Amino acid sequence: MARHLITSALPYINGIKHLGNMVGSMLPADVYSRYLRQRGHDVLYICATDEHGTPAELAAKAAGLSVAEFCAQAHDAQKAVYDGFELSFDYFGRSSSAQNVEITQHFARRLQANGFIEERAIRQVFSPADDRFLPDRYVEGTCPHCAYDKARGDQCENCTRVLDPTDLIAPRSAISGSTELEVRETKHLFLLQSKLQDEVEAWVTKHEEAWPHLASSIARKWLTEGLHDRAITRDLDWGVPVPADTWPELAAEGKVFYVWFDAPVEYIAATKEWSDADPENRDWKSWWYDVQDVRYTEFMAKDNVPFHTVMFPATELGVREPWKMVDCVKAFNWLTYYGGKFSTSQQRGVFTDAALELLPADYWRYFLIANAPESDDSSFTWEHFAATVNKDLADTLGNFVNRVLSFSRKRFGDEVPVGSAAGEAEAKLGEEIARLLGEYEEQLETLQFRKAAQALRALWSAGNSYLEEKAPWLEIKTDPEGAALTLRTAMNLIHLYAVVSEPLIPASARAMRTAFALADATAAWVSREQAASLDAVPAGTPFTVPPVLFAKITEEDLDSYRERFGADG
Ligand code: B3M
Ligand code: ZN
Repeated sequence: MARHLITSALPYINGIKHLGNMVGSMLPADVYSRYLRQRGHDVLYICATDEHGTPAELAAKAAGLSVAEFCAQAHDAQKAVYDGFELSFDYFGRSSSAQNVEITQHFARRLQANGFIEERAIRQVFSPADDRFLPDRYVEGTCPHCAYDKARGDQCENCTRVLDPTDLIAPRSAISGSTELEVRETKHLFLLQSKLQDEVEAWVTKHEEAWPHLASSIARKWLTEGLHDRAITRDLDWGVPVPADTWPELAAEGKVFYVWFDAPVEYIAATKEWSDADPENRDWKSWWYDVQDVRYTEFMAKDNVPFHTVMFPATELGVREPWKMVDCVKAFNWLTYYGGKFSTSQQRGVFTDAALELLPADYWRYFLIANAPESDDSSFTWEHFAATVNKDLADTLGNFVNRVLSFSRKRFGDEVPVGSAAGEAEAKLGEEIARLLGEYEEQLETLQFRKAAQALRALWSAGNSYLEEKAPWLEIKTDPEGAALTLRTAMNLIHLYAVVSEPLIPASARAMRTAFALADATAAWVSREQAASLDAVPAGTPFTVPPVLFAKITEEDLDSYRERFGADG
């Protein structure tokens, strides 16, 4: 048994996320967490809403609420959707928590004490019309690199380059639209990342071998470009305040830390939120501070990789305390909507709340994992979604379960029949199952989600091939004992599917598992040998036939989805 710390990138508070966000961070982290728990490991899966920064302030303004009120409501709304998707967080925190204020300020003080923070006077965009400085997304304009005209002051959404508001061509205020902007001098804290370049590089070199390629290639690109010193404070009303004991002047001016400075710290702080909720039984430090026996895996989309492989590591190294650093960074490309961008700002694509109104979570979970944008971007289309649901879930898995259980009940009653002893076909099936299970485990362990879904589907298909070969509906006429063996074996496959499908489709897995009245109805993982012997469900076990597991998506459904969501990218 090992200890696994797992985090997924913290979803921004400013709105309900789309399917692209889900598949690029939280869902694979959940699949991995569930798998490791089933195998008996000690797993802590932590996530939270990322609540600071200009997006939160702008969204609150648009909603006509105070930022605090907006964030509280938006956090609950996101949490409800994630519950609907059955994301099995051990804790889903909030980066605006007192714990995050405490730990972020602690990190900043340590960085200051170690000589990695410097106060500098810089020139910042100021809007007389709005009577304020305009950091980050408060300024919009044309990207100097790719000429995209809706680039934001912190990053260009089009070419993903990180920007400074003063880089933008033809800048305008995101609050008032005013183009009469000035540049004024103001003081901010800078993190001297350049001083940490060598250490970060050495750390990356030592660890990147364990990272899937996408993460290490992005980290390398950033290191080659060189780490620049970066402003880590902002003139905003909402955020972690600069501590007055260390920077009285900046604190008096009301400066707060930049959202990307406090957001990764929230992984730690959310663990403390979890621990503070039940201090007698939980110990956050045993996961984060001076630990050798924890394996830490992070999940995120590719635009977040620089912050996790280079910038936050620089912070952790500069603090000069033994905080746990990431062991494995699993990054994802983009899920597109008909080849175009899913866009929160333009409401294009399928959002997670709308998805759950249409169909149960398992349909989405399976499709998204089977098409995870791992080696490349992948595309969501309603046609592909419907075909996958109908073929893999309804035909291959659902139909198998229903056919086997209904037929057995009709011919042999409500208990698993005995039948003849297992023969050659069952031995062959067992070998095939053990081989595929091994493949599936290996893909999950190496975080290859698409391939894991393929292996799972192959396990389901093996059951169908066996059933077609034995054809119990014919067998019953000449050899009822043989038919009973076939059905008992198929029911054991259903139970195995219930166990191994749990990481991807937990609700359906539950329905399959509880079809059998077994004393031990847990989802504990099975060894390859156990799986091959196909005897976890003994003859005589009472069972029920669950309702149809997956309804097919019809042509009419498809038409209505295409019409409602648009299907031209
Ligand atoms: N909230 C960006 C994003 O949602 C950011 C991730 C923070 S992870 C510490 O893509
Ligand atoms: Zn650009």
